[in-house]
Amino acid sequence: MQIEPQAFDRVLSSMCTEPHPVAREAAERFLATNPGDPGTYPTVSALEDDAIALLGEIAGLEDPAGYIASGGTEANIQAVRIARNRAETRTPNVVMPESAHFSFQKAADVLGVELRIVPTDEQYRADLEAVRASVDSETALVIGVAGTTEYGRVDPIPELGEIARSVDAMCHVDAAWGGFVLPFTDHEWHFGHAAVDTMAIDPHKMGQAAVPAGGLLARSADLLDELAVDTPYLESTSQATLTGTRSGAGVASAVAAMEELWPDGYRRQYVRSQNNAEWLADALEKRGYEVADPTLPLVAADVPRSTFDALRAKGWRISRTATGELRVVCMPHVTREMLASFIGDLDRLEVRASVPVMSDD
Ligand code: 0PR
Repeated sequence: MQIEPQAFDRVLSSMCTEPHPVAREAAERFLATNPGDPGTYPTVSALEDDAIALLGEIAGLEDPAGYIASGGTEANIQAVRIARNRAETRTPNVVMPESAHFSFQKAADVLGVELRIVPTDEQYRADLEAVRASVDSETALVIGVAGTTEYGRVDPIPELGEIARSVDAMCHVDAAWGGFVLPFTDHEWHFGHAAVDTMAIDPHKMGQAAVPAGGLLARSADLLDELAVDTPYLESTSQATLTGTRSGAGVASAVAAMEELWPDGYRRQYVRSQNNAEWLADALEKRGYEVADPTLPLVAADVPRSTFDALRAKGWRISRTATGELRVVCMPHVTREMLASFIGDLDRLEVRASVPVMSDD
């Protein structure tokens, strides 16, 4: 097999990135290990404890419980599962803003819980009044997003935590993408800021680890007990993960990336990505497009469909929000030169579009 994967030089749509060299090297070393069987693979299992300790440090949690999951989807499903299993009602509901990732739809479907989706405000953040109006005595979980997939926005997490507490529900924060940039901002998003019970925070997104390395964190170990099943023929007696055999490469690369980059490397990366996002937002605004302010390194702009299609035809990997805006995620592999070249292509397209059509007569 001689085929090479895609290059990253035109990828503006991904929430994954090129792994840091130390993460790539660690992933390769640990390819044939399975943290799902700690009795047989104790080294990678110990590394997973290190990964959770580091994630806890990033997310303001002194004595964290959790594990390295296949991604944000698994972490979100498991958080809903914990809340459902804790709930005393047989008909639990989960309340979340419409900006939440579609993995919660999967969670609701698999777990048989009612999903109550509430609107966002003009800042694309969860509308607190709508959340308050939606919770009731059967609410098992209130979800907030810290770094939304479409606009990079941060929900008012402390308020969401309070609303959850007011009805004896749990509070989950989806920081799958935002978790590795938020520590360098003023946002209140983590366990130390609010009554948060569980969190998704993915090393394989802004953490620069290899895929697959998602993170599930829980405020206390007893929350993970809600997920545990007996494992009679393994040396370990129970398993709380959703998948059985898991990627030791993901675990090792997450530890390698975090040891290398937390906190200074991630801080530098955040500053670089945020500056790039602001530069791009500015460049698009100057050209007359309507731009949603990049509160985190993600830019959404109202670019016409035809322009979007033409940019894709030029090889740019770009995506759109549900309402059709161009969406650019300033991941670590996205450089200023890439963005300048993207804007250059956009300008050439616009010039062509504005040339008047000459008639023959
Ligand atoms: N939570 C948030 C806030 C997310 O943005 C995502 C993924 C998830 C959870 C789910 O994470 P996993 O995909 O790890 O299960 N957001 C992107 C999306 O689905 C992921 C993505 C990654 C998209 C790479 C494109 C891509 O090339 O749109």
